[in-house]
Amino acid sequence: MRFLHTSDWQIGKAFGFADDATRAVLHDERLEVIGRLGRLAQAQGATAVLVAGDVYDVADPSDRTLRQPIERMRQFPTLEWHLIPGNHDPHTPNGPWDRLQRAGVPPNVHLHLAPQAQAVGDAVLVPVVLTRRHALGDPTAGMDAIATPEGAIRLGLAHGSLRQFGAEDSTTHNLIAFDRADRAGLAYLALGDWHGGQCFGSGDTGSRSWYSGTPEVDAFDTGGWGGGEALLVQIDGPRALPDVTRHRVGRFKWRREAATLHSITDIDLLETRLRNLQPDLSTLLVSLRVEGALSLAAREAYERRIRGDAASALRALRLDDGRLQPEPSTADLEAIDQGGFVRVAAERLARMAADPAELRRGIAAQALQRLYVLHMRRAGETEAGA
Ligand SMILES: [Mn+2]
Repeated sequence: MRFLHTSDWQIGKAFGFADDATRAVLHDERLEVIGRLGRLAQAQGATAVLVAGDVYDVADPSDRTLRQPIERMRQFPTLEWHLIPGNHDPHTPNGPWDRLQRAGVPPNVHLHLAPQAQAVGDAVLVPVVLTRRHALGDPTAGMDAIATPEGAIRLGLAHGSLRQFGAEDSTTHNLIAFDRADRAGLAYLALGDWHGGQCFGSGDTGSRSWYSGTPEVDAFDTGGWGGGEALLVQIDGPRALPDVTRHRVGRFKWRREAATLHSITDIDLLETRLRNLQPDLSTLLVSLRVEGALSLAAREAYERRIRGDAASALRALRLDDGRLQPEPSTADLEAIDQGGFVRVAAERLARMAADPAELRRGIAAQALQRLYVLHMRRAGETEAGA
C-alpha cells in the first residue's frame, strides 16, 4: 500500500497583512500545490492521496472557492483523493461538505462524512469526522471500535492536536490521545491540524502517528520541521512499520527576522542580510521586527532601502517598526533650517518625539521626518536648478 498524506490546504485563506496582488498570488498557489501533490503521487506510484482536514480555511467559502480544489483533483482521474472535514471546515448542516455533496464531486474524490471504514487500495481507511469547530473530548475515541476485516491494514485519518505527556493545555481543542494509533490498531495515523510536519511514537511500536503539515506554508510560524511538504507512505502489512519519506511541494518560504538599527551601517547590514536570505527572493515572505533609534537622515535611508527596495525584492515584507525611534541629530536639524521659525518648530517636534509621556509622540516623529524629507528634497531641487 503506497499513498500520499497531506492536510491543511486552507483554500480561501485571506492573508490580511498582504496587498491585493500578493493575496491573489498566495491564494492561487494553494490551488497550484494540489497539482504538484497529484504529480508527486503519480511519479512515486501512489494510488491514493489522504487529505487530513482543513481543505478550506473557512466554513462558508464562496461557490468558486468551494469548487476550485475539487476541479484540481478531477484533473488526476487515476488518483483517489480522500478528504475529511477539519476544525476550519467542520461538517455542519449546509456547511461546505453538504454543499459539495449536493452539487456532486468527481468519482475520484471521496468525501468521508461518517465514521465508517472504507477500502482504499489494499488497506481500509478509518476516518474521523469533525462536526464542530471545537470537539468536546477526543474526536478519535471512536476509532478503536470501528470494525475492519481481519488482517486489514488500518489507516487512520483524523484532524486535531495530539495530546502530549506533560503538555496538557486547556485552550487546545480536539485533543487526540497520544497512543491512539496503538489503541485503534492502526498501521498509520494520518493527522492534520499542525501546519508543520511532525511524527510521534517510538520504541517497539515505532512512529505511526504523523502530521504532514500544510503543503504550501501559510504563516510565519508553522512549528515542527516546517510546512511545504507532503509525506509518501509505504506500508507492507497490518503491523509493519510505515516507511515514510518527506517530499517538498511548497513554493513559498516564510521567515521571521529581527534587527536593531542605530546607524546607516546597520541599515547596510540589514539590507544585505535580507537580500541573501535565499537566491530567489520572489518566493520569500519576511516578517521583520525592527527596533533601535535612527537619525532623520538614516531614517530616510531606511525608508528607501528597506521599506522600498528590499520590500519590492521580496514577495512580501511585513514590517513591525513601531519601536524604531527617531533620534534627530544636530546635523538633521541644521539641514532643516539654520535658524528661524522652521527650526524652532523642528526642535519642538524633536522634543515631543523624544518624550515618552507625550501622547502625540508618534505623530510628532512622523511630522519631523516629513519636514526633514521635504527640506532635503527642496535643497536637492535648488541645487539641481543652480
Ligand atoms: Mn489547519
